[in-house]
Amino acid sequence: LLIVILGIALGVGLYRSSETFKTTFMNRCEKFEGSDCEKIWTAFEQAYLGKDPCEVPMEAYDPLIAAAPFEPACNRMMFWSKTKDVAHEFTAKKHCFTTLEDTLLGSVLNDLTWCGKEGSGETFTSGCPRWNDCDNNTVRSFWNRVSAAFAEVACGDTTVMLNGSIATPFSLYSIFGSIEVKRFNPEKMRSLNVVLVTQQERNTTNCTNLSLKDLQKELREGIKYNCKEVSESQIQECSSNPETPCGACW
Ligand code: C8R
Repeated sequence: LLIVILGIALGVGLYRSSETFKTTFMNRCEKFEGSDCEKIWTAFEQAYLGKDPCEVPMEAYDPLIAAAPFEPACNRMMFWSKTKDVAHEFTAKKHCFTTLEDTLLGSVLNDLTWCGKEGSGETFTSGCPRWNDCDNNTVRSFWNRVSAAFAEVACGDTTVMLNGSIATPFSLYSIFGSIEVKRFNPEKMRSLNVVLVTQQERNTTNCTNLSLKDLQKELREGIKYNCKEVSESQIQECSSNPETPCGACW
């Protein structure tokens, strides 16, 4: 009897967690007016349902991108690498910049974990592979695919926040280095402006850092490059002051 009860409890638990997942997805999606969230959900699910969660290539999300295409926000797009918190804290307060998490697909799936299972039609939120467990895992392929799509439409003057407190602010193994930079299109993009976020107290890297030379090499001909060291406290001060125009932040 105990086994039966535990079995039912587990079943109900799993069912509830996949229900909550869809609810979270739909609630976040509906904040974006005029989007057909049921259609987007269906396109999302088909990428991984019934599949081994380590065998979901990024192309599996092509129909999702087609269902919710990225609209370019020229001169306002912001990329980041190893600066997630400071970048989002900034864009949450200053609307002159948009990160991927400020777009529909990025915000709907931010901080969520999901996967399917062979022979099952359900979405699971636990027991999924972690980021480095396998290359083609459900969540990693999603971020690779949406990052590629976001970078492809980047236009005008764009910004990237990089972490000036680490030895290699630009890494060829990050999503920014391996996916986004490679897709920047010089016919659309005028410049990439690095904001190297430094910590005042510590000895930190500066714009002469060798890894930033790699970044310049990676950029296709025709995209201008700039770099500026800006302290984290300056960024926070600027974002918490509604009067300061974005152009005066660095
Ligand atoms: N991007 C990548 N990863 C993202 C992400 C996003 O928008 N949003 C979230 N939540 N994540 P990192 P990176 C998660 O190493 O590899 C885009 C992923 O689960 O600091 O260079 C975005 O447009 C992943 O584990 O950065 C940005 O420009 C980490 O955050 C780059 O790619 C990635 O953390 C950042 O990717």
